[in-house]
Amino acid sequence: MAMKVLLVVLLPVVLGRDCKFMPFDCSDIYNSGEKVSGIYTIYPAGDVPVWVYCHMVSNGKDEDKGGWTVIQRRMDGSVNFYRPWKEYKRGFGATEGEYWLGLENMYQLTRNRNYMLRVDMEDFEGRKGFALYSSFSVDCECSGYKLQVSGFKDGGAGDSLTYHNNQKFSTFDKDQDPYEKSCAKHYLGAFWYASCHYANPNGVYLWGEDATHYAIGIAWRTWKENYAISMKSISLKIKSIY
Ligand SMILES: [Ca+2]
Repeated sequence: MAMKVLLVVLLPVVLGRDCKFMPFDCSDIYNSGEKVSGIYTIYPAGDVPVWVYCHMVSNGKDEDKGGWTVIQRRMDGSVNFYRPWKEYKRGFGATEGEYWLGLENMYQLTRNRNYMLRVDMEDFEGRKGFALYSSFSVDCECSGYKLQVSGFKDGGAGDSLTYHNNQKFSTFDKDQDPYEKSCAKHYLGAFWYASCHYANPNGVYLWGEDATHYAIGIAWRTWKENYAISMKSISLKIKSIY
């Protein structure tokens, strides 16, 4: 009798899993044979679908092969990134353009698999650079979505992220940084601020160089050594390591 009940309960679950491809991240999609970059659905937390941009381009090197899950992207200033905690928690923006995947999704992804992180950026003169980190994860909300990042490898942009390692995430309505005031309010973004930043990828889209307000743009300190220079584009993408 007990076995019968168990079967009735479990059968739809087992069958449902068998019938539907539910990729956990873009690596699963890449490994299933999809090699075209674009918008896909992933399931980082059970049955809840999450739309995401998958970067599938490969140029031969191991770390550059496809299957990258884009967790943050700026490219044209079309989306306002000065948003409150609840938005940074759940995610916002347009998957085909500028967006933030959401801290809870990042936590769900990185608690289950080991990830590396690649940050790509381009300035308004067309120069490109990147930074690679062999390990990236985001802790639970109960730890303030603390950032864990390590294993820097230079792609010309230098290391502006290790400074933010082990910091909690802060928004203008939730100050969790060690600075006496609010970094998010001072630098008009939201990030794993310390006191306060070397990188401000969620700062104001400034269309180039603008020193009117100090360090509020999309800065990457180790590349530009000038907080007035804001990127034309920047993206943070993660890939699971097997
Ligand atoms: Ca503070």
